[in-house]
Amino acid sequence: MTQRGLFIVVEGCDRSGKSTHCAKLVEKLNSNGIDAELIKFPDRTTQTGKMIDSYLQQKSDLDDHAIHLLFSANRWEAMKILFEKLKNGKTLVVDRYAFSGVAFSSAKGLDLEWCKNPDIGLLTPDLVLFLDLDINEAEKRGGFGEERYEKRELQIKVREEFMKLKDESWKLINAGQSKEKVEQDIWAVIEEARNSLDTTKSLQYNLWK
Ligand code: DGP
Repeated sequence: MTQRGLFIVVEGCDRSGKSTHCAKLVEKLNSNGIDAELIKFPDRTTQTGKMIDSYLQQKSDLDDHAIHLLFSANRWEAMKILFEKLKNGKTLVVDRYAFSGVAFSSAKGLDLEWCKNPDIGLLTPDLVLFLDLDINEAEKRGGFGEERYEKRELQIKVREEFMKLKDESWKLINAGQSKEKVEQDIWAVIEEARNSLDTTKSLQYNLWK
């Protein structure tokens, strides 16, 4: 029987280095003989993704609840494909997931429990790596750009909301260190997870249940 892959989520505030470290992690997993692939949410290529992209680029406006539901739909529409990949042995490194969904919307003022609802029952990740970076450091990294959420006060609030979602599957990584050190810390967590996680246990559609 094929052993299923690991479902690894990488979360963090904007400018925390997620994209860089997700790409590096996939590369390292593959070079260590672990078949791995990068998945990114939101997936801006689908119909819901195009609406999200337009909203993020501030080309369109939407009610906070409506955009929240679109982000969630963007994840739900990918679930079957993700499930099949994992079941067939592929390890997935997922850049943002439902935790971003809740953290960003609740930071804007929506009720946290309400925000969790549409994502209840998504596939539950094996491991969540949270790249933790001080807001002053984040701002030094080329400054925030033009997208909707790239603002200091909001990012501070987003981090607070993220911390409310932390459970035993979360590992906080100090993202303010050198790239090499962050990479090392991430790899140490992955190695530990590979030894301790039971991948004979099937994947569960039970996030926040
Ligand atoms: P990224 O492509 O990773 O830079 O994400 C784009 C922006 O969208 C970023 O500011 C974080 C935000 N974001 C990501 N996922 C969600 C979500 O599910 N809900 C909300 N409200 N915002 C999200």
